Amino acid sequence: MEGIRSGDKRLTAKAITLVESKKAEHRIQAEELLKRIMPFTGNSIRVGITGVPGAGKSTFIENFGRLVIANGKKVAVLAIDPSSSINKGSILGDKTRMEELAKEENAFIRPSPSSGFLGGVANTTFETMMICEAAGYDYILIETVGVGQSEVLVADITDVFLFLKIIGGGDELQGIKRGIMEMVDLIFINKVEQDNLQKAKNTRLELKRALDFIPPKEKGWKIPVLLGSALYNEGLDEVYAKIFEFTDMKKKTGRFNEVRTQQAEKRFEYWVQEYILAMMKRSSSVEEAYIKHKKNASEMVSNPSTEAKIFVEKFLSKD
Ligand SMILES: Nc1nc2c(ncn2[C@@H]2O[C@H](COP(=O)(O)OP(=O)(O)O)[C@@H](O)[C@H]2O)c(=O)[nH]1
Ligand SMILES: [Mg+2]
Repeated sequence: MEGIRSGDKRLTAKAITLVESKKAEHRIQAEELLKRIMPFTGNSIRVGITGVPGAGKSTFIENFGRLVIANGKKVAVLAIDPSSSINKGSILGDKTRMEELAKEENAFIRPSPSSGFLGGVANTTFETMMICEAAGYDYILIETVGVGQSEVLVADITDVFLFLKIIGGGDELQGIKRGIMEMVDLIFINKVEQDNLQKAKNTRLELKRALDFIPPKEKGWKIPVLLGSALYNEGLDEVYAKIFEFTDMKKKTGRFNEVRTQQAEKRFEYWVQEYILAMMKRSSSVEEAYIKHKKNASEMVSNPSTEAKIFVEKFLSKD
């Protein structure tokens, strides 16, 4: 643990591998480690970054990360990559794009191609974040692959949710109508360079209009829509300032910790369900029944909710 606290990157990486492991004995060691580092966690600003593939998230993170370092802070970069369980590889694959950031003493980059279903992946990412916090990283940047449920899960473990938008990428696809707008705290229209400045301004206007119809996520916070270029390092300092402003406001109103408390409760509920199921399935008759009822549900013999209820009530007393 001292190694992690002193900022030793090799030991930090080793600790992350431990929490990512699915082996039972590793899990025990991981729990022990997390317990010990607990007092040293929670001191970072956790930033989630979303946007369609190609929006420039990795490019943004690379240059924004360097800006964070230039401000005297340490930055850790993590990635949720749920796709890896499907195609057995990481579609992230762009770690190389962060070459410059990776050279920095005060940066730590960890693509975490995790297998398993999404909920589990997000929980592992949270624990990875705890390790990074204990290692003294002030900013944790989490890149999502802009698909499916991953945004929700990243929003559930971060303090600030940043949406990278590109001009004319198809609003529907970019999440304007997918509920993303209800999760964001900050929007950055990326790839804004001389030739498309006017277009970008129009997009900003449209976005602001759309935002008027969305109930504010945080009272007193009007979602800023910033313009810039991740590649040419333009507008990133504004993002930095807005992140500070937003988290500072939330700290003053108490919302910062309130939201983190709610997030922790959600994770607790998740783990209760996980452990109950895991314990139940230790018995082979329960495991058999589980497979049987799951099959009934999957083959549409009956409603999944009904099957789940029958299964649970078979083994847990109703009173
Ligand atoms: N012109 C321009 N290209 C950019 C900008 N940001 C990213 N790109 C390019 O867009 C492509 C996708 O970027 P990447 O960071 O991998 O996107 P991600 O899939 O969202 O992580 C790469 O070729 C980048 O060089 C930008 O601000 N301006
Ligand atoms: Mg990327």
